[in-house]
Amino acid sequence: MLMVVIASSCNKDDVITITVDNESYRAATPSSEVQWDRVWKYTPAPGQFINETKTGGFTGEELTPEAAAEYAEGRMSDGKFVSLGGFGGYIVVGFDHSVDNVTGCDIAIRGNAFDGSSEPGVVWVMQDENGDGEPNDTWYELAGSETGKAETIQNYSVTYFRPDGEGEPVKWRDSEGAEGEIDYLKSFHSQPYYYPAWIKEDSYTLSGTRLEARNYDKSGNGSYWVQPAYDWGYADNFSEEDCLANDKTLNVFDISNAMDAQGAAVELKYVDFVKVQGACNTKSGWLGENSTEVLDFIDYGLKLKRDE
Ligand SMILES: [Ca+2]
Ligand SMILES: [Ca+2]
Ligand SMILES: [Ca+2]
Ligand SMILES: [Ca+2]
Repeated sequence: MLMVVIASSCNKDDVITITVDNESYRAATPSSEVQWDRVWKYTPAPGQFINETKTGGFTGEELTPEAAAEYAEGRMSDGKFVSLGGFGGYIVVGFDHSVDNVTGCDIAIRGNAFDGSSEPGVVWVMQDENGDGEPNDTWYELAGSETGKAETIQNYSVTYFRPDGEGEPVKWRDSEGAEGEIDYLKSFHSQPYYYPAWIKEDSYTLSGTRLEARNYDKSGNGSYWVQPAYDWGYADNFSEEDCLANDKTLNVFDISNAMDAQGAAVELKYVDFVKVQGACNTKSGWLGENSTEVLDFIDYGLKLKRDE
């Protein structure tokens, strides 16, 4: 039986009745898997692990979006991380059933955060509203501790530009008018390009919610960078509130925190697709860009039920 740290992010007192309000609802059966069953899309921002054949685990054959999604499936099936690169990179997964919005938390996502290394990813959910089985419906952001703060920017975009040659940083420009680079860290990750090999365009834009960066150089000489945690509501975040006490790389999420683009609460009885998207646009010296990693997606309500 998994134990949950008291989590303000999970509305344990709310009793939500699951009602089937959509013909596409797929009730879990005894043979349903508690884990994700498919990666629909993997579109990272550029980053040190992208195209990387060592710790990044790419083969070099990931030359189409489909091959990239297969790469991500293989990695998570092997219990290995999938890096989302810099700001805005994302992964979309589905389940073999609809994930019910039960009382309390519904979804668990594994990252690789530890104390001093939080790289938050915003979580989005979608119902298969049109019933075609594909994630082409409406994304709803799950509110977190930074939602509504003045320093949090919704509808933030970053455009990344393919480098002119090998071994170069990736330049970017954001929707606030700022420019910068994803550093090329030759001594750690020497693949020729950090720009995803399967993106044919010479630039691409990723849009989402940006959290204010908290990383800083604690040493003052560049040797020791700290990436502090955020309170709750993000993947790959060493949270005091929503990490499981006995499994600290799992953050748990409540579908009841879903909101629309204007920030209004949305009541979803269930969801079919989950997206995690890198939420910081910052870098930490030799550690490189702040990049969310994910390793697993779990129907947490179903898991708890099975563990009873
Ligand atoms: Ca819930
Ligand atoms: Ca659909
Ligand atoms: Ca990272
Ligand atoms: Ca991480």
